[in-house]
Amino acid sequence: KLAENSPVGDEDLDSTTAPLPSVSKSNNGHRWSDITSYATKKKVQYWFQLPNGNWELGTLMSTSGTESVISLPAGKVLKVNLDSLIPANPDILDGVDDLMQLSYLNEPSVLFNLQYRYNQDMIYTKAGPVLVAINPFKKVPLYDNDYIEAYKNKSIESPHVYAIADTAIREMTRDEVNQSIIISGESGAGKTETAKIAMQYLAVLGGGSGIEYEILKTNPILEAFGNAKTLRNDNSSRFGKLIEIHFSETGKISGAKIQTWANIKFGFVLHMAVLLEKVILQHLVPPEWSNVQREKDLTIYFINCVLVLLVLSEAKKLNLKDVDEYKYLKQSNCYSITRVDDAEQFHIVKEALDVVHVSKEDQESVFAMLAGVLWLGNVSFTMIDNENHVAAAEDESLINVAKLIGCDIADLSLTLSTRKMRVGNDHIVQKLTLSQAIETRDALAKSIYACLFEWLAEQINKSLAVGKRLTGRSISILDIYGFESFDRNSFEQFCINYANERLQQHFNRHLFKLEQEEYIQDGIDWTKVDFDDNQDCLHLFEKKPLGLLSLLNEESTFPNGTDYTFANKLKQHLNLNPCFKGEREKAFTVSHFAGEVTYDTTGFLEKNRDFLHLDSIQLLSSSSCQLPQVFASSMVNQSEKPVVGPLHKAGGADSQKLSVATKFKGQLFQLMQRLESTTPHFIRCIKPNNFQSPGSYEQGLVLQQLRCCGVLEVVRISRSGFPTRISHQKFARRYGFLLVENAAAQDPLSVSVAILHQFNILPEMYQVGYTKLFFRTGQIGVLEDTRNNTLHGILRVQSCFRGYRA
Ligand code: AD9
Ligand code: MG
Repeated sequence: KLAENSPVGDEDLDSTTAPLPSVSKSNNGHRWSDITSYATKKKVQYWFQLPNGNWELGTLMSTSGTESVISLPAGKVLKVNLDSLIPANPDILDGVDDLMQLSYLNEPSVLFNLQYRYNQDMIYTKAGPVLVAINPFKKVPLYDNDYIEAYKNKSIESPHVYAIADTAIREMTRDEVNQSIIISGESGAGKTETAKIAMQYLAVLGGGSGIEYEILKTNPILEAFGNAKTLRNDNSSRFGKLIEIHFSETGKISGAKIQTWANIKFGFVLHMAVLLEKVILQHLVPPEWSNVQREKDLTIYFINCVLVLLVLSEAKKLNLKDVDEYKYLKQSNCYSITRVDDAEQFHIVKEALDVVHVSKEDQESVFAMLAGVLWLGNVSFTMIDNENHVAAAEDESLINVAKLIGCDIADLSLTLSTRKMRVGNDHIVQKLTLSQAIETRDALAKSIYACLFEWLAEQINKSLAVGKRLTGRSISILDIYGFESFDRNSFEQFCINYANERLQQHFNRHLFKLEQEEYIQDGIDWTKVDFDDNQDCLHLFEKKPLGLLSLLNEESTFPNGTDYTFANKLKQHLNLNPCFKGEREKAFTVSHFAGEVTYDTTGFLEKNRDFLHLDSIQLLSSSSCQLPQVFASSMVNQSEKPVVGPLHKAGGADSQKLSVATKFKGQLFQLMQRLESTTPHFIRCIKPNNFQSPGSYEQGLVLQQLRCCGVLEVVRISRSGFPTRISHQKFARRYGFLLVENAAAQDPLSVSVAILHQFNILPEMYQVGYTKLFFRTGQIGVLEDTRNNTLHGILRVQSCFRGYRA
């Protein structure tokens, strides 16, 4: 890496044999005078940040006071302030497979190391205990059976998802503890692909019963129903997923269970449709148009094209027309995805439904129900009086919906255009205005879609668990939406970021707190490392009664509550909280672990109430739908709390069901509980550019993600400690025979200490705890080499001896 145009002779600049003085912190912690005098003598290299934010390697030519002269590639020589230079690592460390091995662990060095590997299709790198995966956006030759075999036999050590899955299997068997693989990252970073790669490895190693085939087939089904094309990702998951794969005592897969979280993002799909329709119908003024347009661009088109194809293939039976006849689809302008062979995918999905035992009749009912959703979007309304009240137009759309979802056409019509209310002891029927009717229609469509998805997940679970007791050990894989921060952030980001805040705490706790506790428990001198605990931010969300979630729920139940009154309440009660900042108009800012996010409260209350009116619930429960219990979950969800008191509050939400935020929080707590009982393994997926294009690596974008997921912090903390631990018993057993003096009579701790002394291990490279030895990175390798050499020597002597006797 030495500059090729360096003006002095390079012969004596052997940075590989003269490594830099090791400093574990960024340049703030360096003694500059030492380093720079060393550097100018040796002409070593520094990172220099260009005005565009990218880092470039330069050679330090000379220094004087705080000024230095640096030569950049292409012969450019610059005079810069010394403080703006950050030391670079020696060439020998280029592309190391664990960031912990870097001598200088600063941001540009980490970025460069990842980029160096990425350019050679080495997309995986360890950051201490965490695996960093950078999306290649192209096929990379890392996944064939030879690789699986190699990781299984431990004949390969490069970081890989397979290595993580392998460790999980081994630790599950060895420690008899359930394991989890927690995959996070931004949209399009590669979480779902990574989860599938891990599943593939587990399926091969634990295969044999045939159930593994079924497990793999759940992916195309859930993706067809739960993914959609967005600007960020052609195949974006609109649901979170936890798959728990169970193993028998013999290490074979015995079954699996899938849990999905769809409510947040599915809501979004149809919310867009609603927004756009409102715009068209109500002739909003242009600025609002552009807002809507922006939200659309940033987020979501409609459901998966493969799914649309599936439904359309049944067109003849289901009275369907061409794709562009449906309003819900028309808004997407996306009927095919360029990179996916839709037709092939379509067959894969149909076959997969067979594999997980969804009968042909049920499959037909599913398609009918989906077709019903598409037709529902086309139901239009006509004005019936001067007060803007409407009735559903009795055209082919309405007739088809009734037929497809199996309900009475008159009931459907009434449900879409009126609302039954109870005021005091009287029942009244209120006619709906155009916007209320549209809201009711779209809420119904959304609900049917979500019920179908849940029903499918349930069928899959029945199939994966049929006749099997899921009592053995398990490995869970979590693929969940990562932290999101856009120009405009709404309720969906609010929920998603809250979930990520919880997951981050789990990550922190595991990596940092447990780590420290282990040192302290073993009596090791450990100057506590400060790390950012995000408890304050979680508190801001969860505190009762004056936290973000409680205040949101409270305001959602008030008939006169609006986004505006909600925002004001937040400012009134939370302004003193250091994690909170009230903004102009209806906005507020939260200081998340990954940075500040400003939320616009527009739509918060409506989305949190997520109302499906009682009339709609009754309509669905009257459905003659052939899928048993498809709407059961909707019914349960809507009445989770026993309805007491008046069913309807005039003007307000009409059933006392749980709010979306409350359900979300409940599910999140359940998830955390499950994860807490497992040994976690973390994979952080990174997206190298925003264009889904191979080969392009944007430093700024990568850096921001590394910060968001705590990778830089992990490396720094792990390295400053003693990451290798081994009990005295184990250590004495493994290395005791190397001692010159007989160690048999001694206790394990004394044996350990004797071994360390005999091999002159430097005191700063280890610590002796009550029960364990703690080593700096790399030390144990030295001992292993000695052990192996000695063992080979003994074996040679023994074979000579046997030869002599023979
Ligand atoms: V989202 O939050 O669901 O929107 P993900 O799940 O993080 O997102 P996904 O796994 O769907 O992203 O990856 C996006 C695309 O990147 C995939 O469709 C692939 O085209 C591409 N990808 C990701 N990982 C790999 C890989 N290991 N090899 C090749 C990959 N391509
Ligand atoms: Mg995904």
